[in-house]
Amino acid sequence: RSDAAFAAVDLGATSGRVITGLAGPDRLELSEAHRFANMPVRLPDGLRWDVLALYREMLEGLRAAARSGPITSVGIDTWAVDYGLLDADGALLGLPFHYRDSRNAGAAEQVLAVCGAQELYAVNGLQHLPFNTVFQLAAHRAGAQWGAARTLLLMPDLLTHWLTGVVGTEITNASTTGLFDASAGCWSDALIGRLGLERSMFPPLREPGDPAGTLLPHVVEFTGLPAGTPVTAVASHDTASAVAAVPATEPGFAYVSCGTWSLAGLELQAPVLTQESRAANFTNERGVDGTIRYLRNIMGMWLLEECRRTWDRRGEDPGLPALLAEAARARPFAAVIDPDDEVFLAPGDMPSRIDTHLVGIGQVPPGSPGGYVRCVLESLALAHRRTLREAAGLAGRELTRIHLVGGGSRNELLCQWTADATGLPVTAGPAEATALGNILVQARARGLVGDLADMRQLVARTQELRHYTPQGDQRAWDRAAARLEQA
Ligand code: LRH
Repeated sequence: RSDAAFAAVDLGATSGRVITGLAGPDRLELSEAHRFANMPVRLPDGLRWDVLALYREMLEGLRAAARSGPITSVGIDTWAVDYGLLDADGALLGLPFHYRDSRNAGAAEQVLAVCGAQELYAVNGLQHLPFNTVFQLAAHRAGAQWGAARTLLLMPDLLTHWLTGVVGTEITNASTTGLFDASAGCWSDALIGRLGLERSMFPPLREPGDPAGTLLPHVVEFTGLPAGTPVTAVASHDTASAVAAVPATEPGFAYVSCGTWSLAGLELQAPVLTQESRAANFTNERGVDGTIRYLRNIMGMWLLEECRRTWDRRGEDPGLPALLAEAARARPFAAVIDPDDEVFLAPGDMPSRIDTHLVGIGQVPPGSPGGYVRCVLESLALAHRRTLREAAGLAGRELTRIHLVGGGSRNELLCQWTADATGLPVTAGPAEATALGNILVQARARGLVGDLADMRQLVARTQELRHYTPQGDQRAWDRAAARLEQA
């Protein structure tokens, strides 16, 4: 038989997992080997990723995966933009910074003073986010470590390097750095030079499916995986893996990959680098097989997660099921926010930031946790609507259906309200789209599944999906959207 088992390491901003997947022409089954929290740590000089803890948990997960049966290969994906710097000996220079760290304030201006926003977008096609790698590097350069830095490795590539000793940059994630040429599909030597960075810091690119070395002997010994087990480059940007596993069976679909962030957009064959696209802040990130992920970041479940952390610290978090039940009963459209206001980006007291934002736009803060949850979910549904309609307009596409994948697809209120707000059918799931995309690319590299369309067919055939049709009064959503626009 032609099925094989693969291990997917999938690290999100709040949790990580190692998942084994059995994949073949008619089979795609996941089982979770290990799940762990990803807990960033604030040091005096900033907010850092505890990358050693992540690495150790990943090794534990691989050990658990090895115990479950033979593993054909390992693939790693994580969130985008963040990186570690290696010195000339290959040693990591300090703990990688979290993209939500405040050091980035002001760094974008420094870059834009050298290379204007228009010129930058014409090359990299990237939405402006204050934490794009290119801006983080401007902040990093001012520090003492910079002189010793020789190699930049994005998070999945750093972990791959620790497993195999091999250095490389996977292309879907490279496309989130701001130093990547969206049209040519390679590092932009011109931008790198223009910004005074060393070209030699940026390793050769690899495509999803390319080999990324084999496990080092001490990794073999620790995990119990066989000597020679390969690591395969997958679509190492988690969003790229998720989009690869969208269970769309017809072209022209729209997607929302919803976790800590909501990434809402379309898959295109070529980047859109127009002025209008830049003004609307759409990104052209790279997907599997040279596709373009034309999308915009929406603040996502972060708003809810961060509200809950605040309530939890005060011993007031009633738990997600109770919160969602309360939200379902709360008054509709009592308060709606623009989730993408930069005030929501940093960690910290989210309910009081929502209050301040609401007062600023002439609305009344919610009086109860359920009210906040309703506010967040209705506001996200409105942001999904706004973003997808703008994407369709800018790309000259018609919207027919939305695929909502990722952890957020388990949230029935969010799925239903996204359908109601947009007036479009929503297919929800799979929740583990990222791990599925990771495994499918590995399976494809072994010839077990076909092209991107085949991969998606396989997900549609094998995974449980839920369907939502628009209900209720569409005009109420129009009014809420108009109210926000006028604010
Ligand atoms: C989602 C994600 C997103 C990036 C952000 C940093 O996990 O990778 O696509 O913009 O994290």
